[in-house]
Amino acid sequence: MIPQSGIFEKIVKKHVSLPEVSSDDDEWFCNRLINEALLELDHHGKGPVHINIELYGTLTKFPTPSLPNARKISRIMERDSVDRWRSCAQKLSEKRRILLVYGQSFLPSDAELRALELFSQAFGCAVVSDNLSNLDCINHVPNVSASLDMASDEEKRALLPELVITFHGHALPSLQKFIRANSPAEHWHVTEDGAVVDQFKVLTNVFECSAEAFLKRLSEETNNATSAKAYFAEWKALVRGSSDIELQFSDLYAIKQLFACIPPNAALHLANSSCVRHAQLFELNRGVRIYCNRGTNGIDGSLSTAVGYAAASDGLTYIIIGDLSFFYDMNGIWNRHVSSKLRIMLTNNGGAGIFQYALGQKGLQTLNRNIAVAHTTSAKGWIESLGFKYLSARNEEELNRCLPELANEEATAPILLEVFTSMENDAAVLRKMLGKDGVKGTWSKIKRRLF
Ligand SMILES: Cc1ncc(C[n+]2csc(CCOP(=O)(O)OP(=O)(O)O)c2C)c(N)n1
Repeated sequence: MIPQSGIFEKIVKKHVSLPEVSSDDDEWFCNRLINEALLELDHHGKGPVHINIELYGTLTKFPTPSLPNARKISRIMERDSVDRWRSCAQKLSEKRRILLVYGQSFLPSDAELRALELFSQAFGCAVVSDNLSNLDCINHVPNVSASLDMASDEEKRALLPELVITFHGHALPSLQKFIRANSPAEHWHVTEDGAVVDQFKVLTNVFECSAEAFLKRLSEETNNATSAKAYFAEWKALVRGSSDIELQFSDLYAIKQLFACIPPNAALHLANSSCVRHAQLFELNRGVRIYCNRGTNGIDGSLSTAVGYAAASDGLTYIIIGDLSFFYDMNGIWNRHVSSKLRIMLTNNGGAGIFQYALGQKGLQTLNRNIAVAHTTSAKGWIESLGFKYLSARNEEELNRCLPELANEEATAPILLEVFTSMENDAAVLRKMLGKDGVKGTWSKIKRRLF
């Protein structure tokens, strides 16, 4: 038989090939592919699409009496009719528990923020994000990952949304996991490229427009303005300040202390792995902008990204980076354009701390050698050979003495602060903070102390 997948590639707008369904995931995948293909029929011009259905064996029996209902995904364009937008606004005003998830983004414009505030008030939404969204507006629950990480399953279940609306890039795993586990009835995704991103498996609408256009258009189309704030208030009640929590010396402690010393208007880059997660657990000074080269969560490239950013920026650029990520990308600082305003905090816990946290309690003999790749390398020699100022800290006192130096804008050379901790202790401190150390009620104890 001739291969049929993609056979019409040159004459169709899109082709998809459906695998035979043998699990719920296969069924979901086929649903998404069929929706994507059908949506392409009249997307930026009309034309044919090819849906190839893979069949194995010979079909002789057709015992299914009727086809099941399938979830349809629609795409709404900015130029679509007033009636179409109005019916979306009508649908929104019937919902009471709308969760707006702001993913990773550069600074949202003032116009977008204004539109977001009007929208969230008109429809009584809760707006949640983690630090990567750089968001600051009313009805906003900031740092939501930290609160979700510390909440009980029961508390999370009580926040179940009816509709989730997503904007911009990545949301961190805590938020994604929460939405998947407490699956809403519907998900709308707003994206300028109109791509179908069905991350929660309940996508029904894709809005092909900017976040600002979506927010404005729907607020204008509603005359049902609500002052309901109940859902936002439920989320707000979950928020747990973590900046006052006492921590032992660890990578987590170093990040918490650094956050208090980063001046407003500085830029903070985060490498992937533990530091991007830890950095969601604390509040930053207002005006600090956060960046992270998330890519596909690779540990490569974050240092080079920060070096490039610092070279084109007038202000201080910080990066927090783990040791494996640093040594992976160390050539990024072997570069004649390194700004004297670059500040690197290298949390050197002698290996892949994230794996020690995830697997350390399983008693794996080979964990440190083969997975967490334990080592005793220091960045000192490399850093000094490149003309950086090198600082190091092995305890709280040394760390707190070094941190103010990083904020000195007049320094004539870039600075690297290497904070030495141990993977095992870092994992234990994190577990304790999140109440996952087997000690029941850790959060309640902290809460009693704090509030
Ligand atoms: C390019 C690439 N290779 C491998 C991985 C798998 N990986 C994820 S986290 C990690 C270890 C990171 O260790 P480190 O940078 O020291 O951070 P820590 O968690 O210890 O703070 C690795 C190897 C990856 N994400 N990207």
